[in-house]
Amino acid sequence: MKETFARIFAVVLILGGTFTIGFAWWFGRLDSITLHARMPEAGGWMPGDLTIAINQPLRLRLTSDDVMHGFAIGQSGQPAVDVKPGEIADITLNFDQPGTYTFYCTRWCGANHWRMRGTITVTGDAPEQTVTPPLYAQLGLDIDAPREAETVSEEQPSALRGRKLFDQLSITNLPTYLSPDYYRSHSPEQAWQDLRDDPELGSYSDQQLWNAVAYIWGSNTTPEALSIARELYAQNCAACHGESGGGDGVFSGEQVNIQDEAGGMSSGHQIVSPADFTNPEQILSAAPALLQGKIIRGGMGTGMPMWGVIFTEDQTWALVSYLYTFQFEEVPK
Ligand code: HEC
Ligand SMILES: [Cu+2]
Repeated sequence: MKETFARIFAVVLILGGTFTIGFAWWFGRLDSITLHARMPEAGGWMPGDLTIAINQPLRLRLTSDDVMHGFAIGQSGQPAVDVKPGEIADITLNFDQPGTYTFYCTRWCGANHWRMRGTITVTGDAPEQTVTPPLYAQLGLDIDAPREAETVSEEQPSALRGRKLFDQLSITNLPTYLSPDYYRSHSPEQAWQDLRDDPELGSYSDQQLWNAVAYIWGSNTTPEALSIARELYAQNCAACHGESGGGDGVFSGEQVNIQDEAGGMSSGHQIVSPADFTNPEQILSAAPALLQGKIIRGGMGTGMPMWGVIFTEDQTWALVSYLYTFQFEEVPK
């Protein structure tokens, strides 16, 4: 994943009405590209792949041929630009790093909305860059292996009660359990097992140890990260995974089009149902690194989009910590 973000200077000029479209047409003729937005079924972005040299301004005239869409560039942090039918939004982008950037639609324009993506290839000499593989690959996790937690908690684990427990503890391994490395590489079930096997915790009940696990998870995120993730989730995930994580979003039962090998669309495939984040067997068996891997890479044809090109690394970790809140009571601050 790209760690260095190109600075993208977007100058947005939104023009409405017939007269201004004429003006924009004239004004935009100099080296500009008209980028048409259409629902994915009707072709998506046209053109879908753009190329520009490094430090060369890319002038785009965005317009929609059907409904309202949105235009944004993945990992850039730039606000999205509305793309309205019959109007032109004139934007100028500047890339000071070579590479491939993904642009995408930010408005739920239909069941295939999230397939509305395109690329901008920025050519030029790239400085020597060391690419760090995602954590799941570093840890050698097989993110496609079937999994199911064998041990789950009887009641919803409470991070608050877990904190009370940890506050009075002085066990040798406490710093390890609370470290970010431990959290990211262990599933809640594995963490629970480690606590259960810890002789210094022998006198605590199974439920108390589940509360401790919830506390480890809660202490590895922040209210700020969770609120960013809540927004990202509502905007990008809830339509499939459901507002409250149950896998029952409005598009969960839709017949969607699966992109075939050649990149064309074949319609009528039934997708795998979206993961249910409220199911303890499913989520308590997954380490943060595994869930992050799935978010970055996507489901490879199952209907789970690939988000690595869209979100920053911090955003993917925030989303991961948010997904566990469908299991654990959050730590109130
Ligand atoms: C178009 C529907 C759709 C959207 C939108 C979507 N997902 Fe998914 N997601 C799925 C499907 C289907 C699966 C199950 C198949 C699979 O795991 O490959 C899945 C699986 C997952 C998994 C794997 C869970 C597990 O237990 O292995 C994670 C994590 C996930 N999604 C997170 C997200 C996040 C975060 C977002 C928003 C940024 C998101 N998804 C948006 C359809 C969707
Ligand atoms: Cu769209």
